[in-house]
Amino acid sequence: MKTNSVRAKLRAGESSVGTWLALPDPIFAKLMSSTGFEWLTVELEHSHATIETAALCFPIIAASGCVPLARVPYNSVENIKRVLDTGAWGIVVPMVNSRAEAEAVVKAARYRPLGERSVGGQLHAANFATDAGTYYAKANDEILIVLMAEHVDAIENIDDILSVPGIDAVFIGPNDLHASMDLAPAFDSEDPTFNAALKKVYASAVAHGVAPGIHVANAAQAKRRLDEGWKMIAVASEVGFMLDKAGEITKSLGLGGNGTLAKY
Ligand code: 3PY
Ligand code: MG
Repeated sequence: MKTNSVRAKLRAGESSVGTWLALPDPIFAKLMSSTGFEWLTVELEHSHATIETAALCFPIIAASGCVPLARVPYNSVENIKRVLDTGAWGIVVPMVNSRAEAEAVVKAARYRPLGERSVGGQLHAANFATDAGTYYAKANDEILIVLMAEHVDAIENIDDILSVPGIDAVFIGPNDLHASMDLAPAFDSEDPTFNAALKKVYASAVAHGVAPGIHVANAAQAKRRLDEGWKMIAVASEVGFMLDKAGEITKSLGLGGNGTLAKY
């Protein structure tokens, strides 16, 4: 059975850098898998992706030596079950704001005795290049569980959330976090409340043995966060890179590129 190198690195206290696939399409999955990012998160929360397009992307990413993750649209048993059963190696769950919500994620994503994940499907085992029996026996050791902290309620409850057994990483959604503070959405800012929230999540993650992660806009921000000790870094998205570059080119040619669209 293949093993999840991203989970292994994070558990060993190492960092791992990936990006988002916000234009879910098997061709983009193939192309982005060979750019050097260690993992790709197929975006099902804010994109037009269906479970079918996601299921087509996961095996291509896994076969390319990259780790396929999925951001589910919402924290529910159905969403988590379907991306894992169609071959994602991990989940990123948005807006986990309480201990009960964190427990629900673990319950949906881990097989017994750690959770209550329902048994079924074929693609999960196929994407780990193994048989169903081995997958069922080993999946709890390989599936990466990432909870997003992206609301003031999550910051308030962060110790209760991160002390739930079975969580691998906490991942800051800076845009939603700013929005929940009635600030303009941004990947980064000087705002003291935002920065205090980051410090609180980081300290709690370290205390609970959970990898601290954050979404950033570009390489410079990624380097700064890595230097600060953040371990799971997503740099923008394939659509962000594309729009950035297109805007840069049209601007340099005086064609009026606006470069103002979101980067993930
Ligand atoms: C946010 O910034 O809100 C995100 O969800 C990034 O992934
Ligand atoms: Mg968000």
